Amino acid sequence: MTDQSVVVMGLPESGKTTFLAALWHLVSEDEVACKLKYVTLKAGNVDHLHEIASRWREAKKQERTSVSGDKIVSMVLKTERGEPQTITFPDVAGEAFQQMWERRECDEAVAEWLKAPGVLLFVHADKIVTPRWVVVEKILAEALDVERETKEVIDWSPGLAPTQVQLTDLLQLLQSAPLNVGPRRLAIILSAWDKAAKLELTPETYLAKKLPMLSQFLKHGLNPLWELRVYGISAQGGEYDDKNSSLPEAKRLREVSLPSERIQVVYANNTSHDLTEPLQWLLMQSPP
Ligand SMILES: Nc1nc2c(ncn2[C@@H]2O[C@H](COP(=O)(O)OP(=O)(O)OP(=O)(O)O)[C@@H](O)[C@H]2O)c(=O)[nH]1
Ligand SMILES: [Mg+2]
Repeated sequence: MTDQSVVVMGLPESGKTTFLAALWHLVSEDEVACKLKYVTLKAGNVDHLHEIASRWREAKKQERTSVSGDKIVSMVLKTERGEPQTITFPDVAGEAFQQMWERRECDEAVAEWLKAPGVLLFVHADKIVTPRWVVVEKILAEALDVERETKEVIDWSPGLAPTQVQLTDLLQLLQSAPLNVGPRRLAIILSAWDKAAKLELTPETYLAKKLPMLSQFLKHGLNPLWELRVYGISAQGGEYDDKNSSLPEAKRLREVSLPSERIQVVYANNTSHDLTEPLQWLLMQSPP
C-alpha cells in the first residue's frame, strides 16, 4: 500500500469541508461509479466525517471550521487496478491560509501538510473578490444616478486584497523555501460550480475570465515541474439550507433519490458525479 498526502487549501468559505463531506458520502455509499473505491477509514477522524456527511445529506450548510479545530481525515481508497492508497487530508480552517497571506505566518503542523505532493486549491466560484477601480465605480455611479459614499476613508489592509492576489501569493509561497518540495500536482477546484454553470464556460475559461492575474501566473509563473488541472465542482448541487433558511432548492436536492447524483464534477468538457477523479489524478505518478 502506498501512503499519499493531499493538502486541501483555500481561503475561508471556499468549499473545503463541503467537498470532504460529499466525498465521504460518495465513497462510503457507493451509489455511482467512481475512479477510486472505498476500502477502509483510518482512526482519528471518524466522528468528524460522519457529522459533516450527515449535514451534507440533509442539505444543510457546513459549520465554519474553527482555527483550533483542524481535523485530519485519512482513508484507504483503491484504484481501478486494485492498488490500495492511504489518502490523508487535513480539513484546515481557511483562516490558516489567510493568515499566511496577511501575516506571513503559518503553524508548523499546517506547514508540514503544505509539503504534500498533491494540492487541491479551492476557490468559491461565486465569492470572488475582484479588484475595484475608482474610475469604473465613478462611471457606474453616474450611469445609475446614485450618490457615491466618499466620506469614510478605510485604511488598506492585506485582507482587502482581491482573491486572485491572495491566491497567487499562496502559490508563490508553496514554490519558495521552506515549502518548495519539487514536483507537485495542483488541482484548482472552482467550487459552487452550480452558480457558475449558467455562463456555459469551461472551468479553465471561467478562471481566465474571473481571475486573469492568477490565470497568467498559472501559465507563466508556476514551477515547470508542477502539473495543473482546473475543475469546476458542485459538491452540493445547489444552495443548501442554513440555520435561518428553508430553501425550495435544498428541498429539491433532498428529494434526489441517490444523493451522490447532486454532485457535479466538470473537467474541460466532461461532466460526472465523481469527486474522486481529481484525487485519482493527484495520486497518479507523473510520467518520467
Ligand atoms: N451553491 C453552492 N454552495 C456551496 C457549494 N459548496 C460549498 N458551498 C457553500 O460555500 C460556503 C463555504 O463552504 P465550506 O465547505 O464551509 O467552506 P470551507 O472552505 O470549509 O470554509 P472554512 O471552514 O471557513 O475555511 C457554504 O455556505 C457552502 O454552503 C456548492 O457546491 N454549491
Ligand atoms: Mg471548513
